[in-house]
Amino acid sequence: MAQAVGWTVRDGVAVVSVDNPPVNALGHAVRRGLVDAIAVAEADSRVRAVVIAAAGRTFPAGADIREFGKPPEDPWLPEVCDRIEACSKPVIAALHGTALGGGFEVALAAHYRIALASARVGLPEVTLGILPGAGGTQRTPRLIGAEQALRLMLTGKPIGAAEAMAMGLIDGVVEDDLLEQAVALAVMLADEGKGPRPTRDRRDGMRDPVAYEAAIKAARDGLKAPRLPAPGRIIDCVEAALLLPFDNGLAFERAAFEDCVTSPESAGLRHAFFAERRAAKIPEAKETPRPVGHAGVIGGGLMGAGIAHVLLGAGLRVTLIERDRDALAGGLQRVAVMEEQAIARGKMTEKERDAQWARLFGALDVGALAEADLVIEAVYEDEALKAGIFRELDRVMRPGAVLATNTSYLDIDQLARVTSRPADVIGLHFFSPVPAMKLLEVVVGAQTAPDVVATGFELAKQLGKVAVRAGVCDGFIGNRILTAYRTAADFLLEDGATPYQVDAAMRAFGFPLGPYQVLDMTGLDISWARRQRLAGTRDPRARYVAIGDRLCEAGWFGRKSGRGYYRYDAAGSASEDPEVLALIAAEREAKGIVARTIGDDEIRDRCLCAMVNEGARLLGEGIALRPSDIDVVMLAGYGYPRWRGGPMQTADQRGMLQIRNLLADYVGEDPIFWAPAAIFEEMIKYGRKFSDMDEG
Ligand code: 3H9
Repeated sequence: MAQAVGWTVRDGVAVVSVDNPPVNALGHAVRRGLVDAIAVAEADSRVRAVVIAAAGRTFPAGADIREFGKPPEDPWLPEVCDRIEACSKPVIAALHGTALGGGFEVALAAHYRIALASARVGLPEVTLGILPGAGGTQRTPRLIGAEQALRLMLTGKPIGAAEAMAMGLIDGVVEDDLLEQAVALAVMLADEGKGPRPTRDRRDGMRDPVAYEAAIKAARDGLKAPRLPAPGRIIDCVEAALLLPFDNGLAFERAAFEDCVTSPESAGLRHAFFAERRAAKIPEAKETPRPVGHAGVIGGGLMGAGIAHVLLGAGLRVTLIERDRDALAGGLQRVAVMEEQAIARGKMTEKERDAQWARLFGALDVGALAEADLVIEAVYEDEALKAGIFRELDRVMRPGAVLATNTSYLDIDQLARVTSRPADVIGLHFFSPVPAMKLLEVVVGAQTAPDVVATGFELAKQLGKVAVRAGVCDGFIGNRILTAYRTAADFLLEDGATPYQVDAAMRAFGFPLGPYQVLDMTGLDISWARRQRLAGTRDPRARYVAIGDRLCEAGWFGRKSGRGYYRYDAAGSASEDPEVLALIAAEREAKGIVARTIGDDEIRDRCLCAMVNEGARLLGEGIALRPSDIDVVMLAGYGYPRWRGGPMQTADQRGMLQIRNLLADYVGEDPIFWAPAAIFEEMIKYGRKFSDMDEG
């Protein structure tokens, strides 16, 4: 028997224990071990019942996702589940930790299920673009009906043991001694002569076929992401569970699973899953983070208040600093509004709000931060202002405190240099709205100490954010790529596209909003100010599109001023603006450009190539550690469609040669912007993809 599955017999009960750290994923060795264990239990006359449990922190959390896309190795998980269910002796699954996906399907194939009260169970396959493919779509509705089964499978959200028991998914919940209690249950079943109770034969959830079909119809009508194959296929499978004999239902599920697992959407979602976890693998990962109990936030604007709000949510003491009483009151008010919103969304109770409020302090002087462990400066993007603040912080903060800036673009090394402790200075770049956005760019300066980097990553974990390590440059990872994306879009405007066409093409690609909708939302004046700041450093040979500047000169700053690339009515609805089109036409004319017809595919190709090329440059410059980190930034912070996996993953799917050739086609228009990054040639020569660099 393979080592990944342990085997002991006590009181006539075979205890089969999965042992495959870290999450007991059901890889080949575990599947083989389970099948062997069931065969031995069948053959061993001492054994009257079987308990399937797991060592370590969790019952299996699913199939081994790393095996998807590789040639399948027998036995497959559906076969393992069938063998468990067909065992002639009662099989009890003992669940702890997170029994998810294939792990929960193993439990569903057992005849009884008991769980620790702290256990969570679920079928999250949809989040990976697939469906429960080891009988989950057939067994779950047999136990709990279509409505609940679809809720589990379409949201992918795990539920607690008590809820699962109330639903009829599991048979018992225990507070402790899970294994002892599972063995006791097995002994009792054997003593009472109770045989197996195969889920395939149960119809508890199918007693009302009319309600069952109504739930199927409601789910089909409510499909939210029709472009992803998995949700629709899950509904089909749950319907098949009602209409087809069990084995035919399993075959139906198998075919649907195969379609989904081989889809590019699933490849993108699986890439995103591993990319997010890989991002935490940084050179500083082994360092001990500095303890952070009291944090200061400087600036009570939308960003500062948002940062204070999430720090409070993570249990920290927070001191918010503003320059005068009115500004401070405004900042505290913003935090209060965010807390009310969290209560309204059911994310926080009033009691928790009160406890958080008791940990929030306001002050007008950075002296209040003398004992703080960390400070995050979140004032207006002005270098001199920030430098002044860092000088002050250097004067008042205790030795060993972390000095962080939330700057989006500015040079962290320069800020570090104004202090006497550059090793303690770091960038913690949050995204707006802070409570909702998952991304935190941890920007590492030339002299930032390794344990300060580890502190940034630990803080991100406490805040429930995905941290990505970035080096110092203008815009770090995300804003560098965003700038390239917008530049490509601006070229398209000047060459003949409209902002509305570009936005529609990028929405069709999967972005929730097009680039000009986002600009209107965030305010055109922000990027205008940045362009003015950088005007002196711009390469005179580079193509410069001044359409955005012209809009700002006209006082059209976007949604907040009622006009931007779109025109907004009193209710905030956007419409296309002929005056903007006239302004673009005038810009073209001034430059002697004759508008050409540009198709949506070309818009998408150019925007993608610009993002990928900038990503490749970031890798070449060492700003990003690996391609998948760039993907995480774009997925978690910039609305890149998750099912595409990120721009570098999209480039891998398109093929390196194709991307390089497109860049080569464009390069004549602007040899600076479109010049293919150096690493393309080498990658093409050695037949490498970006994903080959992820693990290296
Ligand atoms: C499925 O089951 C299909 C079947 O229906 C049908 C088959 C035919 N496989 O997240 P963490 C790794 S699909 C391989 O940091 P946490 C993860 O990469 C599956 N590896 O820990 C990481 O590796 P590393 C359905 C996996 O405590 C390490 O484990 N199941 C898998 O924050 C620790 O992970 C799911 O979708 C896996 N299935 O969270 C559940 N899972 O250390 C996916 C994890 O090298 N997993 N790893 O970076 C999770 O949601 C979380 O990992 C879990 C633990 C909640 C379990």
